[in-house]
Amino acid sequence: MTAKPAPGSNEAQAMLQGLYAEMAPQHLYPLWEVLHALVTPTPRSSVQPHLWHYDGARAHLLRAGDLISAEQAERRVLILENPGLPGSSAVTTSLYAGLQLILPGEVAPCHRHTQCALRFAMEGDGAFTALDGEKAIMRPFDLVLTPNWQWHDHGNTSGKPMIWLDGLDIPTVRHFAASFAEHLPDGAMAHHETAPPGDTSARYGRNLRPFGGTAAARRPTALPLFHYPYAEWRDSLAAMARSDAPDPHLGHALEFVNPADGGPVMPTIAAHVRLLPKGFATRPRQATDAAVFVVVEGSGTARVGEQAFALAPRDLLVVPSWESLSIEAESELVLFGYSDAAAQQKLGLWREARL
Ligand code: 1HN
Repeated sequence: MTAKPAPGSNEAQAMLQGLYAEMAPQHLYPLWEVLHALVTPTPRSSVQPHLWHYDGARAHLLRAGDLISAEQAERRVLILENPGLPGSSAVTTSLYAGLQLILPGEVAPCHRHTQCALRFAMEGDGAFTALDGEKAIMRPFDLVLTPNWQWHDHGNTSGKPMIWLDGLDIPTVRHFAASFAEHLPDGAMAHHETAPPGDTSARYGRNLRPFGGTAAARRPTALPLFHYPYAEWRDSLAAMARSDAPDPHLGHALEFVNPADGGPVMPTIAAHVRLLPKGFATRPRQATDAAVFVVVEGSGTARVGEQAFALAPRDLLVVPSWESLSIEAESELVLFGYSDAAAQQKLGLWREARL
């Protein structure tokens, strides 16, 4: 054996490079070369802040509507892909976002998968998502859930195109390599009707639940409610805004909850709405959950790190993890947002900093 070079000497460096070259074919690598990039003192993300104007995206989606049917496409959706995550179909490292179009008379065939989905209606009136055979008739800015492994098909018996935002945990499920999916066994396009529209909301949406009997089994007990109408959440936000001062970092904010446990709407995805009174500006806030926002009403400016984005109705904004976000409302501003905070809180990862 030759004498050992002094650690840190040029000779040792050269020998280390030789060692790396010999190890690489064995799939062995030195942690000390990458440790600082793996364990960062604060979050680093390749996710970039980005704003999609609704009208531009909508025009492309309607063109796709002329060229491919919902049935051919299975789901006719334009993916909102983060510019910092090319080729990933992801809007953040853990979440997916897309705009889906269902034209009058169309059906998007019934399937189920281990990914959780939410729908936030952007335009149209009266198309539906059926969940395990119960329709949620959608109006603009309604929130509809499709929790993991529940059958769902979409249809449009209204006279107008319907467009909604799909939010899914696709990158999270991909991370765990836990994707399963299937169609109805008999090739049927739509699930048979199991309950009339509104049945679940009547049973679980009013601080009630079935008492005894067998009806309780109709909806999955862990996640019974799946329709949160705009008319209801908007009214609650308005009531809050009438009686409280806005939170300095959020404005008036309400989270959508799962009535079974009071927690976020789905195991991986949390959703909320906020109202900023006209002229109100939030203080900057950072959070580890990158979030996707939809402008529901009003106009203003979102500052994300160094960048400023003008907000107009139906625009879609993605804010990366730990970028400071502050929002100024030019007119009364109402936003919907979803993120992976539900998953991060379970994993003990979630943090915020109020600046
Ligand atoms: C899905 O099932 C829907 O059911 C929408 O509408 C978008 C994106 C990826 C995987 C499954 C839907 C989806 C999706």
